[in-house]
This record gives sequence, C-alpha cells and structure tokens, in this order.
Amino acid sequence: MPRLVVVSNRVADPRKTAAGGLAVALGEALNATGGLWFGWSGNIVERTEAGAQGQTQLHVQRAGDVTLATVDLSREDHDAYYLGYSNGVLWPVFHYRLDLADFDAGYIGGYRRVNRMFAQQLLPLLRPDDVIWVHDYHLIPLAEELRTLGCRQRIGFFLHIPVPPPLIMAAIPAHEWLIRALFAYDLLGLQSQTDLSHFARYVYTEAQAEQVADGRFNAFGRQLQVQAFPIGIDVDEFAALAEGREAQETLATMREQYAKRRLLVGVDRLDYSKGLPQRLRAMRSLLQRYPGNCNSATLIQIASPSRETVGAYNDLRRQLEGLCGSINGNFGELDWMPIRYIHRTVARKRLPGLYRASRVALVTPLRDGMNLVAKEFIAAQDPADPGVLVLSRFAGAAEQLRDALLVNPYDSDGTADAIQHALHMPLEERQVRHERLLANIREFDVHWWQRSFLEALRQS
Ligand code: GDG
Repeated sequence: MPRLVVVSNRVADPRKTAAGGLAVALGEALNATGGLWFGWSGNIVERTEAGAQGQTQLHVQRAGDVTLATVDLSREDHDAYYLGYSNGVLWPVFHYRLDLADFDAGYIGGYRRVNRMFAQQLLPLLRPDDVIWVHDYHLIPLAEELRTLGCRQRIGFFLHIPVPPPLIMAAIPAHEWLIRALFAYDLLGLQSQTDLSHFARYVYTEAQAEQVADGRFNAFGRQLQVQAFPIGIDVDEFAALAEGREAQETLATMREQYAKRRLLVGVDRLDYSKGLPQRLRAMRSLLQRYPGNCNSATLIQIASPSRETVGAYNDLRRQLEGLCGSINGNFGELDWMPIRYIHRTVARKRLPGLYRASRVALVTPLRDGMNLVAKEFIAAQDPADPGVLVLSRFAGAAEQLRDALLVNPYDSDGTADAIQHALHMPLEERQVRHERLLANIREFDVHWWQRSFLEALRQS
C-alpha cells in the first residue's frame, strides 16, 4: 500500500482522545501505511527567525508509526494567511456571510506565500509513490504549488465547509484563481450533494466546464473528479466514551440536578455560522408560546472559545451575553434559569454524558459543512429512551439525517414549535426515529468516509 501523507492547517497526535474522531480516523489511515502528517505547528515566530520566504524550521516527531512534521509561521504570515484570508474571507463567504468578509487586498499575498512555503517544506519529505490528502480551505492552492515544484504524486483535497452558490463565490475578488487551483488536484471531496451542485454550476457558468463522465469535470485545460463524501464520526469510539467514568459521572450529576426539569443541549464552537443568537431567540419564543415550559425547560449551551482574535467573534460573544442576560432576567426564577451559557471548552470525555442526559439537542446552524455534534448526540443516546434531534435544514447533516426534526433556524417561532414537539414526542416515535438515525451514522461513519475518499483517490 502506498504511504499516506495528510496535510492540514493543524496537526494532532492521533493517539490522544482529546484529538477527536477526525484525528483518530486519519491516524488510523496514517498508521496503516506508516504515514506522514504535515501542517502548521500552532507556533508564531517573529520575523527575524523566519527566512526571506517566511520559511521556518521544520519540526519532526514520531507518534507511534506516524511521523508528524510541522512548521512555525511568522507573525505577518499568520495574520494574513490564517486570520486574514482563511478566516476573514473564505470562512465567511463559504458560509454565505458576505457581510462579514474583509476583502483586504493584502491577505491573499500571505495566503499564497504560506501555501508556497508549505509546498517547499513538504516536497523533500515526499516519496515517489506517496498519496497526498490535503484538508480544508486554508490549503486550496497547495496542490498547484506542489505541481509547480514538480510533484507528480496523486493529490486529493477534502473541503470541510460548504460550497456557496456561484454568485456568492463570485464576490471573492480571486474566485477564478481559487477554483482553477482546485483543478490541480486529482480528486475534490465535498460534504454534500448541495455543495456538489453549487460547484458544478460554478464551473459551468464561470469556467465553461464540461462534464466528461459522472462527476468528472473538464475546465482550465485540466480534469478533476468531484464527489460528495459526507463525513461521519467514529460511532463505536463515541459509544465507548459514553460508558467511561467521566461520561457516567456527568450523566449522573445532570440527572440528579435536572430530575424535575427538561434538559436541552447545544454544543458549538462560538462561531457566527452556528446560529446561536437565533437559537436563543427560539428558546425565548418557546417560553412565550408554550408557558408550560417555564420553570422546566433548560438549555445548556456550551459555546467553546474559537478564533478570538477575529473581530466578528467578539461581537458575537457580546451579543450572546446580552441575549442570555435578557432571557434569564425576564423568565428566570429563584431556583431556575432557562439558559445555562458556558463559554468554555468541556472535556471531550464528558460530552457523551451531557448528550445522554438531554431530552433534546439543538443543532441549528445557519450554514454548516456537515455538523458532527448532531451525529455525536445520536451516538450517545440510550436506544431504549432516546432524546430528539432538532436539526437545521442548512447543516450538511440534514441531507442524511431525515429522521431528525428539521427546522429553519431563521424562523424562531417555527423552531420553537419543533422544540415543543421534540419535548413531548412519545417514546415509540423517539425510538423509531433514533433507530433510523443511528443506522445512518453507523453506515456512513468516519471509517467509511476515510476509506471511500482514499479509494476514489486511488482510482481518480
Ligand atoms: C468543521 C465544519 C464539519 C465543540 N465544543 C466542544 C467540543 N466540540 C467538538 C464537537 C465536535 C466538534 O468540536 C465540532 O464539529 P462540527 O462538525 O460541529 O463543527 P466545526 O468545528 O465547525 O467543523 C463542520 C467538520 O469540520 C468536519 O468536517 O462537520 O461543518 O465547520 O466534535 O464535539 N469538544 C470538546 N469540548 C467542547 O467544548 N471536547
């Protein structure tokens, strides 16, 4: 089997549980081939320590049979590549938020520079029969840079975030360059059929592409295979985590504290794509429209800190604090608050306990590539008495999880109605829905995702 080389913005030690299912699944594929994982170390060094091309020292370490190779970034490169172009342009636009994009002309130079530097640092580490798998929006032009340096290996790319409709994509000043760069890959993997159709429409209308075979596009004088590979979770690993001491402890504490209440849960990075203000408004609407939930329904909302140096994230944080304060202030009682808002990261080992203690999960992003929390909630439930998933129709996961209660998160009254339905759903209906959802996430788990992508890449 050829060696697998994974490239992503950040690198994780796949042996650590805190790393999460994706790292574990990639680690599994890397382990099987004695693979290499390459990316940014997470360290920022001052300009004097970086070379003229922003080149910094390569750090190499072993994690079992896997080699982890990382590079530092200069402050200037980090700010332009990571904060500026990746998270100030690509993240908002790909999530349909043109209003939050900052098209500062300087960012793209840093983005290209870091991708070129990654290619230069990675090239000497490659072997002729390696298969290379690049991840996510930070690294769209990496294959193009590698090809320019003479790399002939097979290279696949997986985009974890959504593809916006063509006219939204076209708002990015360098959109043609970005999409052309994707054609330097052999395989492009997307999360959903919707993303695939947006991509196809873009290349037909903006690049006069033709489809030469199923999912095979001809444009810019090159061919590219494009397919949807909806990412999943490691269901067994998550179920095992649910049996662990920490999860059981959390479950027992929650059950005791909320014995007379109905618990709802939300777990998200604090990000404007996750629809958190809209979710809180839906909770307010629930309490207004269905007052029977007062003194009972409690939402525990974990909003783990994320990208705190990007301006839009601070605005969101303040907005959430204001909304929580006003809802709790208006509806709270001496011994009950409707919203428990936690702006911290909760240990991964505790999450399954929290999910299992909850009657309802609110997964209501405004736009999301997939959303793994929805799948984790399903995996953590007791099949004999499962909770109900309220899921945004705008999450990639909604294409697969048709047995969830699908909502439009912009419609707070409609979402409140769905939450009320979820809170009062009879046991038999909960069991039937959960059984189908569980079967789906089991069939399309993260191992399936990893195997089918690599299989398609070998055949591309
Ligand atoms: C991107 C795409 C796509 C969250 N808070 C805590 C915590 N988490 C964990 C969850 C889950 C993961 O983070 C979040 O995954 P999502 O899929 O929900 O979202 P993104 O981070 O935006 O991921 C997304 C994904 O890539 C994979 O392709 O699904 O659409 O945006 O695993 O459990 N984990 C811990 N504490 C927290 O407080 N330990």
